[in-house]
Amino acid sequence: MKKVFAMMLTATMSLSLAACGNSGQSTASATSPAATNPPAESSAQAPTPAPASGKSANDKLVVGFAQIGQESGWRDAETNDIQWYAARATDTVELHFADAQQKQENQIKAIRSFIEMGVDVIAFPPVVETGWEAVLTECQEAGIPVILVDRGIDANTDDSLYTTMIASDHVWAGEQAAIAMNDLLGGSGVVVELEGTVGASAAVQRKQGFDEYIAANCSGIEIVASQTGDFTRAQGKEVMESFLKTYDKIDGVFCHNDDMALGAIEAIKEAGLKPGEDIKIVGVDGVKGAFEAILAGEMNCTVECTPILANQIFDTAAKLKAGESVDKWIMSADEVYTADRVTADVVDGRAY
Ligand code: GZL
Repeated sequence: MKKVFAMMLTATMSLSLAACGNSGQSTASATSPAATNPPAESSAQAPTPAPASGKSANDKLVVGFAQIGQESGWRDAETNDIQWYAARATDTVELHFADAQQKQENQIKAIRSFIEMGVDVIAFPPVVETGWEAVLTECQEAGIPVILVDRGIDANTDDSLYTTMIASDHVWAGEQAAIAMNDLLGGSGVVVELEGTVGASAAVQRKQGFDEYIAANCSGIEIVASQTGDFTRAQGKEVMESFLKTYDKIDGVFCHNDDMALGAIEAIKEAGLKPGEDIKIVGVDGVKGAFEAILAGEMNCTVECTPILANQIFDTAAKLKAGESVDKWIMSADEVYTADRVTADVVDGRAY
């Protein structure tokens, strides 16, 4: 199993970086200039073998990042930003990067390997909210601070087991999506919901924000179905196809991420309907494909959730290594983009 896992650790890249992020803020900027030109080919130095065990052979800031995988364009943008940041900076930070291929057990194994390496800080997006107590306790016992990135863990888990979370407010995103959907439908209509990965905080909280807002404020809107598309375009399309076969009337679809919205657009077109007109479409993430769909009139709104977090991650890690305290939640400053705000210039200017 160990051998198999070694293959899973697709890129333990020991990259030299300068910790040159902007000052740690309790509200990070929505996009970071550092990510403006992600490399087609990383210009990183050839990865050097990770040190066998214990602290790296230098006083660099050594960060272990256990990425979820490559399920969405958003996730790829986050990975690109972290690796692009790494590729740009040499000499003060060493990045160990693992791709867990959507499996919690691989994230846990990667975190344990980072503990064994003796990294200074561990950062990771928990693929689901639960099941982290044991490995986070091991991090704590090893004296290695943990940064949760873009997703959180269950509120019942002892929150002293992680130092900070760098993420958007997913409940707010769900609420903003509900406000947009209500406006688009003129206060009444039938809505279906494409949920993200089962048990992921981003899905749980976006659903909470959307459903609770609709229930409390939009008596004319009925959510007739809600099913996971696992944050992927392919599954978003499949679930939307099944909704279209099941329900004669669908006026709107709320998608927990833009990739599923793009899949839903395909399904709606193949059913002979006009996405953005016959069925209103609201997504979350703010990926470029969503902006292009909005500009084309095939989608109506995306609620931004920036994946451009590398500056905050490495800046926070540097502070933690220096023994400084940081806020428990470093929240991204995101915006809502409806069609009236989306011009060709806005699309061209998107960082991801
Ligand atoms: C949000 C992040 C989610 C994105 C999806 O912070 O966890 O995971 O919204 C991605 O696109 O799969």
